[in-house]
Amino acid sequence: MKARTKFILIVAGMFILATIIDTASDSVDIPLVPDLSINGRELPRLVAADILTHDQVIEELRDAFPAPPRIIRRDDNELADRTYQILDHRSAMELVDWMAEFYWSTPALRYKPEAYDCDNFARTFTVMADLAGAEFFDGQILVVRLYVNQKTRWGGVPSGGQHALVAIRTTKGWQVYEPQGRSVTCAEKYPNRNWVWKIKAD
Ligand SMILES: [Ca+2]
Repeated sequence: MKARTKFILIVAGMFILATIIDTASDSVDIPLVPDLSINGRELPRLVAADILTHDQVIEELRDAFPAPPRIIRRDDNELADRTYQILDHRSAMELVDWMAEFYWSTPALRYKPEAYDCDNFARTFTVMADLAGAEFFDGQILVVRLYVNQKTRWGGVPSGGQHALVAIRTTKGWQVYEPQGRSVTCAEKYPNRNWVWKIKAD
């Protein structure tokens, strides 16, 4: 092979190699959480804190909501996972704030009895929390749904009947969040804490 041909092949090889390396480095930019944004604000990336075991979660929920509620997935007192992820409080509140904007800016997510009502608002939040914490592999994000007798008006939802909302375990303990508004309070101050009759945690 002539020296000139060799030179051309080496240069071409280097060019192909550089292109491969460049393409590989591009893949690092794939977002760790799904690329969702609302009004230019990206879905926040949740920050993890400690891990709780299945039994610790059951015990904590019984203390926080002492009715005592049925804590279920398929069977009484049985959760779906063995380990659960507590969230950094500030990070969890960022998600709450983002979700308030998300609900408000999505016309399809207006309250509609049966079709999109309290249980749907609560479920949408838990799904989004899963997505915002998608990079965690050590435990299920500790966001649960509360089913409660709405004895007292709270978070803009009038008293009476059954209601569904959300509880989040952060570094400041259990926080109750009303996804139809933006109210958050600790479990101890939640006025209907003694009327929670079912908790869904999976
Ligand atoms: Ca519904």
